[in-house]
Amino acid sequence: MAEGTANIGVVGLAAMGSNLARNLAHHGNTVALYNRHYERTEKLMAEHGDEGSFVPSRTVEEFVASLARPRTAIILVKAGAPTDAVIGELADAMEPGDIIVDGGNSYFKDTIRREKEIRARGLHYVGCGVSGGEEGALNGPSLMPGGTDESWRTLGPILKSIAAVAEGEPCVTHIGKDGAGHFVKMVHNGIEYADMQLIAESYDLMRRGLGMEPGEIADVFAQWNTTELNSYLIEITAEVLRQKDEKTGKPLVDVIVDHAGMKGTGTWTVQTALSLATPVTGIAEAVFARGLSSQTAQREGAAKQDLKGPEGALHVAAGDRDAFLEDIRQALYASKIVAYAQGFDEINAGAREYGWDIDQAAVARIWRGGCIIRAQFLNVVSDAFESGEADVSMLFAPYFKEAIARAQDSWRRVVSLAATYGVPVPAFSSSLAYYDGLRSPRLPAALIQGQRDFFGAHTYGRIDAPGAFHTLWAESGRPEIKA
Ligand code: NBP
Repeated sequence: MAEGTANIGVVGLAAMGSNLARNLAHHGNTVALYNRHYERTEKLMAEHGDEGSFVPSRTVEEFVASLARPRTAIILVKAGAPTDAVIGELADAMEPGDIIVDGGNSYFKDTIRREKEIRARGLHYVGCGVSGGEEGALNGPSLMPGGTDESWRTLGPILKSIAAVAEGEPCVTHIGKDGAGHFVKMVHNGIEYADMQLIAESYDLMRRGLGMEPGEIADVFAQWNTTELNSYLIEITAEVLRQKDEKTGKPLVDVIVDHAGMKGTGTWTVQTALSLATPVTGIAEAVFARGLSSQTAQREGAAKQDLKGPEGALHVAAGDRDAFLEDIRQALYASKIVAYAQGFDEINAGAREYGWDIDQAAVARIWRGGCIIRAQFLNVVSDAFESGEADVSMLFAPYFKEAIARAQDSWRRVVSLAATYGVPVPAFSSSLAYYDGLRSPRLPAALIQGQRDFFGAHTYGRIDAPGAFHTLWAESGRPEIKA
């Protein structure tokens, strides 16, 4: 082991850590390596040790000693207790001014807590969202670091060297202090849930609703990928739908069990949005749809109960099919705009709550490459925030306003036809309901306020006077409630 020769270190050399370490080495960094069980370090050295400059260590102390000052170590271990354990070991071996980076999928409130604890010991702590999975870690992820300006000065050039590049710019920006990076990564994942659900609903409308084969649907998605929907997720959807099962020869999608898994970031996005009183209905419906898909007892029970309703065949005349496919495309685009607007609303609300100064345009820019939601669409999103047109809502930016105005007849046709014939489109319909709610000059919330005041004297505001009012609602006394 060479003392103080590595300019960056990686702790945790499973799929993500080993690929990120290789990416760092490919870009001229000298990378210190440490993993709890040395076998992983040995494997990385045996298979990829010749790809660049690595300094492997067997102990945390050796690892820290191999780093040049300020020592900078990126942790990529399982989120939760393992991350806390590694932070503790590193902090004990490091000195004031050194930088600990957590690149795992940590909950942003854990990051806020850890940053405070580590700062008290004179070290810098950076929670850094890493998007793009294993492939991104190796070839260029989208990176969302939080932490201090000082840590960004050291870390920035290193992260810029390994990040994905979109339109000539590295997909990394300093998001804000303490937990800001992990917060934005969390919302990124929530948006990813919504994007995937909207694509899945489009697929369902074609497969179940129009009776199309997966191969035909793949062609539709491939064509959509040449339009404003151009994105990584639409592209891979076409590939997934073309895949044949080796065992049966059937389309693979037809033999995959229809229970969608989740690891928790979508749930965090919705829980956090609820605590910030920010409606993220598209994301929430996407999380709940995965929940319903995995409710085995209820779904199997429902199949036996013969719950009444249409079977899901959309009665679209053969000659009208292409027009209806265009309706689905428009509905997908409009719902996607709403889901992103809601996600950015949540980032705004989080920034206000936690005192972060987040540049939304920069966030949209770093999502253009390296991450799962990468899409051409993010260029116009970043322009909308850059120009200030999306300050209050992305939906107010002229580009999106006009896109939804163009799409909305299609959107309404799709949602109403799906409801009529029994195809569930929770993300399409909740996004449309949000849009209609947002543009309603008057909402039925007035009635709810009346009800709340009636049973709980919660008071209400008046449209013609400031202040809080309470009414003695029933002059003849409250209605008697009979048990
Ligand atoms: P895993 O999440 O599977 O974690 C395995 C690593 O954690 C191994 O290096 C293991 O060491 C280490 N570890 C554990 Br488990 N407990 C430990 C402890 N108590 N002390 C020290 N090390 C411990 O690895 P991954 O899939 O590479 O993901 C790493 C991080 O990146 C996670 O937080 C994940 O959420 C995040 N992430 C993953 C992806 C993805 O696509 N996989 C994408 C973005 C972010 P060992 O070898 O000694 O058991």
